[in-house]
Amino acid sequence: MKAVIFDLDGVITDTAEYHYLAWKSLADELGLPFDKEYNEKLKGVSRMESLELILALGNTEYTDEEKYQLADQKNELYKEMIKKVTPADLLPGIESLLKELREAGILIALASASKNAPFILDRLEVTHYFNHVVDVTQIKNGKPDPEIFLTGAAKLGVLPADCVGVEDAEAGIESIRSAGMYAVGVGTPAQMQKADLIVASTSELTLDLLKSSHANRA
Ligand code: XGP
Ligand code: MG
Repeated sequence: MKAVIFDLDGVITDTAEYHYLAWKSLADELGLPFDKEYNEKLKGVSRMESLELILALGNTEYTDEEKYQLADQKNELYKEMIKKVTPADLLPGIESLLKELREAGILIALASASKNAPFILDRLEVTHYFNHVVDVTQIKNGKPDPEIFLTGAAKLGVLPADCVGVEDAEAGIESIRSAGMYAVGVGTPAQMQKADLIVASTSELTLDLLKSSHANRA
């Protein structure tokens, strides 16, 4: 294991919940039956694709301009919520894992579908741990396509087989696996069915666990 490539929302911090609340508020306004279960499909998916998934719950047609306006409305609400993010919002064990990885000389990258990711890393005061943050505006194919994780590995100069990817979303696990990396899923076995290794909480993620699981992979 030469590098670990992290997802952000739901792995580094619990902003996945804020995305849900912001999308929920938009869906309520549009009278669409959006719930937590359906929200699983939006995890790891870009803003416009997430909006399309929500609009598919109804049968109203919107123009592109209206869609951009709706996506903006959600993003403004989301940005209001993340203004309050502080280092105390790092998920359990994440900062000590980042420290351990750096000390062991393992490279670290971020592969998030969110355009808000650099702002959140700054709010959490962890940007300095990352050797590379993938610029999602340059990614053509979102998760589950492997492009974002492959770009992370290429920017770090590491072979995909020497990388571990950490995700909380089904689309993300698929992206890691099709990139040819070892996939660690944070969540329940039902949500993380395709992961190589599943942990219920980020507090279980340690250098030792990642290294030995990667070394013993099938
Ligand atoms: P951005 C976000 C999406 O809006 C959200 O639906 C996804 O769950 C999230 O990315 C995945 O990390 O993208 O609107 O913050 O750019
Ligand atoms: Mg996520």
